[in-house]
Amino acid sequence: MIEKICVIGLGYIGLPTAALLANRGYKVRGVDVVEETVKIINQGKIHIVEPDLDTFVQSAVNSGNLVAYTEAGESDIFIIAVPTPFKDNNVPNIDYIISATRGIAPYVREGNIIILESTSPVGTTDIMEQTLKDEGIDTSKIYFSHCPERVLPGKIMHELVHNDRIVGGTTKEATELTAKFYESFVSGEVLQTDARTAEMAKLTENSFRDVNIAFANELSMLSEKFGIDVWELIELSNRHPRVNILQPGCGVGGHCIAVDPWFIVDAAKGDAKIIKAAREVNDYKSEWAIEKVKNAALEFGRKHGRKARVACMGLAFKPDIDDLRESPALYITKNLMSDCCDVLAVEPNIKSYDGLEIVNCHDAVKIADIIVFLVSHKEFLGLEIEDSKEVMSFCKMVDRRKEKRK
Ligand code: SAJ
Repeated sequence: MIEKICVIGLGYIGLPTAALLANRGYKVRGVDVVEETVKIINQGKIHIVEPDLDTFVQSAVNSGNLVAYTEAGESDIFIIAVPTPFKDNNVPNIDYIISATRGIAPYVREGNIIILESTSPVGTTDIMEQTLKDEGIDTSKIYFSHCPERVLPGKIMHELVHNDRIVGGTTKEATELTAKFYESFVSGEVLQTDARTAEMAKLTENSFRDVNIAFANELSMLSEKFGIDVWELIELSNRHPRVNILQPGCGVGGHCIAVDPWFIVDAAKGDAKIIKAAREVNDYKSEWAIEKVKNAALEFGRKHGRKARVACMGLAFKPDIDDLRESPALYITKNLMSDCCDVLAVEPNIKSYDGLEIVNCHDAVKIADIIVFLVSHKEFLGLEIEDSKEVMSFCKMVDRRKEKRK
C-alpha cells in the first residue's frame, strides 16, 4: 500500500505535484536544495507564480500532509522533478538528476518505485538505475519509470489532473505499478509503454510544437519580403480543413520548447535535420527582429538628428505571464540597449528586473518614437497610439489605427 511519497525538486512541476498528492491524502515529503524555498513552503506559501497553486499548497501544508525538507527521507515512491538544462554547446545536462538520485540512495528500499518526471534525453531512466547500482544498491527489486510532465504553465493545476499521462518503466512490472499510482489521482488516461519511448514521446511533443512555430516564423519573414500581411495569410490558409498554422512571434522561449528539441539533435548525431533547422529558424527570428528595429532606429536618427526612443512592449516568454526564462522578448530588449536607440522596457506582469527600469505601457507609447510589440499581453490591447508613431509588431497585436482606417 502506497502512503508515503517523496518529491525531489519543488519547482514548477514538483511543487504542484506534491501539493496535489498531499491534498489527495498521501503523506508527502517535499525536497529542495534551496533552504529559502523549503522555508516558504512550510509556511504554506509559494515561491513561484501559478494560478491556484497557493490554495493547494496552503491546504496541503495545513493538513500536515505536505512538509518540505532539504534532504530526502524514507518513502514508498520517489518522484524526481528537477531541471534538465543544457550546456553552452546545446548538450543536455543531467547533473541535477544524477545528484537527486544520489540524494535518495540512503533511503531507497526493496519494493520502492522511482519515477523520473523531468524532461530527459532518451536513456536517462536507465542511467538513474545505474547511478543507484554505482552507490552499491541492489536494484533488482526496485521499480524505475519515466512519466514525463506535460502541463502548460498557467494551467498547471488543471492539466496535472486532466491530461493523459505516459508511463514507461524499465520493466513491465515497473510500468504497471507506476501506472496504477498515477491512475489514483489523474482523471486523464494513463498510457503504458517502455521508458525509452516515454522519454522520446515528451521530446517529440515539444519538438512538434517547435517545428510548427518555426513554419509560422519562416512564413512571417517571407511575407515581409513579399509585401504580404502574415496574419491575414495565416487566417486565410487556416480556413483549409487540413491546415492549422500556429502564430509567428519574436522567437520561441520558455524552459521547454526552446530547450528540449536540442536533446534529440544532440543524440541524433546529424540525423535530426528538420528539428535542428526549426530550432535555428526560431532562434534566428529574434535576430531578424533586432535587425529590423535597429534599422528603423537608425533611419529615425538620420531623419530627426537624435536617437530614437524605442518602447519594447513585453519581456516575458509568452502572453500574460511573468516568466522570463529563455525569453526572446527579453533577449531582443537587452540587445537593443546598444548605442543606436534609447529603450523603454515595458512588462505589465513584473515590477523590476535586474537593474532594468520597467515603464508603464501607457507612458511608454506616449514617450516612444518607435513602438515594438514583442508579446501580446492583454494590457496592450486597448492602447491608444498617436498616428505619428512608428509601430512594429512581432506578435499577434492588432494596430488599432489600421483598424480605424479600414
Ligand atoms: N509560441 C509561438 N507561437 C505559437 C505558440 C507558442 O511563438 O503559436 C511561443 C510562445 O510565445 C513561447 C513558446 O512558443 O515563447 C512556448 O510556449 P507554449 O505555450 O507553446 O509552451 P510552454 O513552453 O509554455 O509549454 C510547453 C507545452 N508543450 C506543448 O504544448 C507541446 C507543455 O504542455 C509542456 O508541459 C511544457 O512545454 C514543458 O514543460 O515541457
